[in-house]
Amino acid sequence: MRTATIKRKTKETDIEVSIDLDGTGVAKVATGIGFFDHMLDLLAKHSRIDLTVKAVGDLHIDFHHTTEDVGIALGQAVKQALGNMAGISRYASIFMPMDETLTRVVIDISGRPFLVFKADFPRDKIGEFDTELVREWFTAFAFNAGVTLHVETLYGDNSHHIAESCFKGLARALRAAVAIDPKAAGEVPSTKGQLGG
Ligand SMILES: [Mn+2]
Repeated sequence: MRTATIKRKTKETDIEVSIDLDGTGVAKVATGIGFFDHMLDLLAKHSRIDLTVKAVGDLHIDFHHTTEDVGIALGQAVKQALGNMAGISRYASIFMPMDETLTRVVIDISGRPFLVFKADFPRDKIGEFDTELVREWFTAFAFNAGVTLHVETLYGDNSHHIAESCFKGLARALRAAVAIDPKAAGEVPSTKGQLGG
């Protein structure tokens, strides 16, 4: 079973994340931030990873801590659920369109955290959500999942579309990269014999 539950509590947030990498995309998400829930819903749907997120954070300050800490917990959950990564496809690259926007997402489930994030948002906010938090979420996710992640919006005008293409692109990239490669079942996809170092 490639599942994990992470509980993370600080003075700023109280978060529980559960995932099943071999699910069907069922999402039960409640962060208190409408737009962020929308992004996590579609992340589950398009990755086919079952995802439960319960987050209670200091939203009276702003959405930064809650957004970042959900990224940390979800990244840790993915890493834990992958275990020794035996049999996974490891790499994936996706072009994700959303109307006028096109975003490229490339992932290597390497055990070596790295993020390249190139997306410019025309607006500072989507609803009440600060667009700069999209990058914060991706940073927290990539570094805690232990993945190399390159996200670039090649073009786009609408901030909602740009954010959504980043999350949907990650979803489809994750779906392909965590999938078990039937030709390499049980093998760790590295000439080193291990991932993560
Ligand atoms: Mn939308």
